[in-house]
Amino acid sequence: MPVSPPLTLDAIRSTLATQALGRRIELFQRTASTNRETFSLAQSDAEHGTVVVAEEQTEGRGRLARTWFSPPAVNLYCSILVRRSIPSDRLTSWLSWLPLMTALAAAKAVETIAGIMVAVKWPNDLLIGERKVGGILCQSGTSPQLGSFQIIGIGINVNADRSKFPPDIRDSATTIAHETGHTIDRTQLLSRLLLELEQCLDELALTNYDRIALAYRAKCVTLGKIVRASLADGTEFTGLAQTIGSDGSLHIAQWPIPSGGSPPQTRQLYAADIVHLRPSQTGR
Ligand code: BT5
Repeated sequence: MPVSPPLTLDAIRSTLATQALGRRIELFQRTASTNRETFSLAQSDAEHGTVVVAEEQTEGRGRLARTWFSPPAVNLYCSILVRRSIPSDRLTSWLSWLPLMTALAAAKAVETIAGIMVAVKWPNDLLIGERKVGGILCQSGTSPQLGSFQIIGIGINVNADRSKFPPDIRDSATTIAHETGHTIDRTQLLSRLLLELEQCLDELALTNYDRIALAYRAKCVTLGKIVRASLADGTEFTGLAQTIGSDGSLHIAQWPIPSGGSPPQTRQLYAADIVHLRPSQTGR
């Protein structure tokens, strides 16, 4: 497969069609983590829409301080600084929708540029088939002059060679190039991603979440599946994923249904690790 051309500021700027996202772009050949870099910029009052991109991350992070495998010159690792004044009565739901909406925007960008279907696993994994092709890490903070901010970090496996992934994720991860059979232009993908994200952010700020919730439910392959949810307190819950609430939570009903006629317990999850169970694991 042809090599992936390097990212350059000129190329990114010449394809970018956004208003605010990417007005300032910092491009690193190598950094510990684009989220960490964006955090420092935010704390020195960098403006809304600042984007940090790296060709390689040496300490790329997932949720709960897990590692994000970030080999050089083949994938996308980027973080976006978001400063939005959201009324306090909407803040909690806005924060819940932010990563979900980002997953939608990223899925749409990959579908447009690579011509392949991408699904979303609640809350914010991007899947091709059942394999993970991208992930999202949102973080919040406060800076001295400009106040609170959010950072949206996005990692997408674009042109990496899947066979070179570390053994622990080789089976569960994939790349766009592996799935499509061709090299993807990362500059086009980044520009499209920022455009989709900007449109979703604008919508999220102005309206209620109905349209985004509808679009998310349509893309979310977790719904209708029997899942095992691992919660932050170390407990696990197996159930049928029924719907996504208007606050972005995942509603699951206990599975198997308890014998003896008592109704299944239901849970509303706001954060969890979800495994989609195979039919052979569910007794269905
Ligand atoms: C995520 O966490 O999926 C969020 C990943 C966010 C990465 C971006 S890159 C730019 C920005 N800067 C950062 O430092 N981070 C963000 P989580 O749901 O916790 O999934 C992490 C798990 O995914 C790991 O424990 C591995 O099992 C798996 N994993 C690690 N690297 C992967 C990769 N490149 N592709 C697919 N799966 C991976």
